[in-house]
Amino acid sequence: MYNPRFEKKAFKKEVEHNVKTLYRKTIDEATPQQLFQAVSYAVKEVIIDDWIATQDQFKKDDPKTVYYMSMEFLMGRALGNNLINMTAYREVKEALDEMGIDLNAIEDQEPDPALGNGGLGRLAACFLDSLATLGYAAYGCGIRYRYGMFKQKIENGYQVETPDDWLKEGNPFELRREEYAKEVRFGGNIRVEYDDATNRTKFVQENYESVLAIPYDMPVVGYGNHHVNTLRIWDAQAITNFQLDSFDRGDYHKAVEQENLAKTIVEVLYPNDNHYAGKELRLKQQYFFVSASIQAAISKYKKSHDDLHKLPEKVVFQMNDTHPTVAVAELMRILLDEEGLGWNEAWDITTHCCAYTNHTIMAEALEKWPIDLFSKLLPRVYQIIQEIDRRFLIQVREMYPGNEEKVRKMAILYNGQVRMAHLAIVAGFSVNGVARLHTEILKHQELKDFYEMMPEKFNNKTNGITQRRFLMHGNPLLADWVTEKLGTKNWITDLSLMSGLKKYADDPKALAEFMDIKYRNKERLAAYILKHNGIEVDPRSIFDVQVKRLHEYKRQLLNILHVMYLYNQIKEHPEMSFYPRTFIFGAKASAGYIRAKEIIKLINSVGDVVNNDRSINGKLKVVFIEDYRVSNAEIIFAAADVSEQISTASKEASGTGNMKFMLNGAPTLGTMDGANVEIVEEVGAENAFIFGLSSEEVINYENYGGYHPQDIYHNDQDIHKVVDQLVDGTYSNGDTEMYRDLYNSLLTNQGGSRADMYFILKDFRSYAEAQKKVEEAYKDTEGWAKKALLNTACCGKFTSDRTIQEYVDDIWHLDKIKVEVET
Ligand code: 26M
Repeated sequence: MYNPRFEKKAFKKEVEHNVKTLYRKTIDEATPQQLFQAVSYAVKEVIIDDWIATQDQFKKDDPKTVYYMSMEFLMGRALGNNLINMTAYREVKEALDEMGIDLNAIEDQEPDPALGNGGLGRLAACFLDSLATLGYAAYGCGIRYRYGMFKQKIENGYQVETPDDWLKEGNPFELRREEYAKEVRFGGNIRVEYDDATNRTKFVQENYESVLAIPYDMPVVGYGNHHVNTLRIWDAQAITNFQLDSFDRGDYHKAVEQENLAKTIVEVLYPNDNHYAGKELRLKQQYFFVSASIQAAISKYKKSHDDLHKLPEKVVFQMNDTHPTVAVAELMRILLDEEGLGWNEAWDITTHCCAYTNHTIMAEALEKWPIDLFSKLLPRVYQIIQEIDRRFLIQVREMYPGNEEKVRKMAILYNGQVRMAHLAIVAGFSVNGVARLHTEILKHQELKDFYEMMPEKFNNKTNGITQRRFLMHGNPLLADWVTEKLGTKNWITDLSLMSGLKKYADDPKALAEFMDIKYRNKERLAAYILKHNGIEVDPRSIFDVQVKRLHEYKRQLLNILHVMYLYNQIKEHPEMSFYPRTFIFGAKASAGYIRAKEIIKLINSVGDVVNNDRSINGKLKVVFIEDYRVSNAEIIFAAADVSEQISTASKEASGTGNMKFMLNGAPTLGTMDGANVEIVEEVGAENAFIFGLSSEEVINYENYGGYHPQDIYHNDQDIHKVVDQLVDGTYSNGDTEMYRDLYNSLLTNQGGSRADMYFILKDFRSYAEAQKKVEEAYKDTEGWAKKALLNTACCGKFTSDRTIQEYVDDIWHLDKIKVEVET
């Protein structure tokens, strides 16, 4: 696809021009960062035309629009991705080459915007990519955090967090849109008034504090279709700039407070993943972006429509987990208090506009706000939630007369808390899980009562990922090979075509090519590791990779205990045949999650011992990649041989990393959890390595008080030895206390939590056996190549394009747009 707007000569001129006007420099004088800025502005120039054309098309077609409401958008770098989606990557690379500039080096100058924690935030980013590519009208609505996810340093084996100052050099792709600012109010009290003129009760918020929400728009470029959607993230600014006269009027205190509120609200992303902490500032963040986004959506709707009753025909709000669930009450508030609708009309509109996605069944992740905190911060919103709850409980009592147990279990307000998931389910018209197994567990366990009362709301939307970033951009060698073998580039927007690769599964030449590409990607990762860790790894060894947030349920501890076991085996049986392995980890631990940090330290300590033990001849290496994030993920997935997806069954809602590995030709070593189940279904059990308890077995043990890890510890000598090594100083220079907590967590019940809650020892043997099978399978070079290739060939289902089309068909009912531009 030739794009004349990136015609080399003109593009070069534009970059030169930008360097000159931005920095008063020539290309040769400019720093790499300056070149990055200059190139980005040249790309933005082209994007803007399509962006305008798309918005014009929206005005003409008046399509239904989805507002994807999310506290997190983990976008990754924009430059390379935008070039790919504008189908201009190659041309621009060549143009820059001719100027003596290396595009890859320029791309590395871009900060990796980390406005998200992990899976949920990255999913939102993949969804935006697919929405634009499929030609749907969509806004991502979120927060412009001043500091994103912290940067992780490993010092002496420990995680150290430093702030992510991602805006330091300016963000070339964003547009500040001051003219669309909205006021957001917090606190104060509600005065109830009777308005004789309208015969209505009015609710007036007084003595509140407020901030101004200023939107920043970022373009979201669709692939090869000139469609550019908008990610709108909100910054906060004080409403009254600090003025002397307010001091005189005695409002000095308030003026300062509002300045502080504005500054703190968007200061930083909470780095928790799958864990609720109940911090007031977090609730402020939620209401801040939700209120601004809903106000903006309503103003936009009203510009071209006069009947709010028809809002659901044009607008749908998708709530990414419960984090933006105050949206339902805020929409009610606007319809009731500002638009003057009655309760029933407002409720009818709201419940046809809002839909909810659940991303977790971990109890500790459920949001339950203390009522006193909530009602003080959001007094009017709280009143509305009380009324929603009151009316809902009348329904529950009608349906289950005399069953007060049901009422307690289902209430929105209970035990001094606001249960956000219940609010989302009651007010949403759709409730979806993110993988088939996850949705089934929601329906039959976690949300059973709601499913029984309103089964029609529940549906599954198995997650997906974008092949544009995770194959085209991250793995260009494989991308080109796929295009050559399929004889078409159409897989870029239709991943089901990948099944056309199956016919190469027994073609030795194709298999060799496939593995050669894998090898070159392993060399690229090895170079990255050498540069960043100073560790030499052999690209001929098996690259066994676990990269994801650090969480006990994801069981990085199982992985590293198994490495310790292998090391013992090699030491005890030096003659034993052992295929060289490189175990690669990458994981951030939430700053306050002590045990997670211990596990990071353990991984690094095991690495120190194993990597420096000359006697094992480099058979085993352990690498902890610092600061795992979207940009290095792209390099890691491309180079992986084995994809570790080893969560305790039933705990991982879906997983999306699993899909990125599969796309890049790495078989899954995993439990029957989340989307692994569907991956195995697509690729066949013979092309994966499955082990461990099933979700039913786990749930069953949990219902009967757990199991007895001590039995395993006492009966299995290998496990016994490994567990003891946590406290015998082997990996801690003789310190017997460093890993005592991990040791205890495996063996003894501890106030409230059971010994080995995540069934690590229970699954250990079966994991070790699966690992043994991996080794055997890898030794058979062609057999392995076939498995790897079939993973790539069978990944079609796991594109976010498919996921988004399902959301559109079943939940959103959006209209497709065709953007016409003259080129
Ligand atoms: C909550 C309270 C305070 C601060 C932060 C949070 C919070 C932030 C992120 C809670 C949960 C968060 O994310 C959960 C998450 O990422 N879930 C993952 O979602 C993916 C996409 O659906 C799934 O693939 C993963 O299985 C699931 O763990």
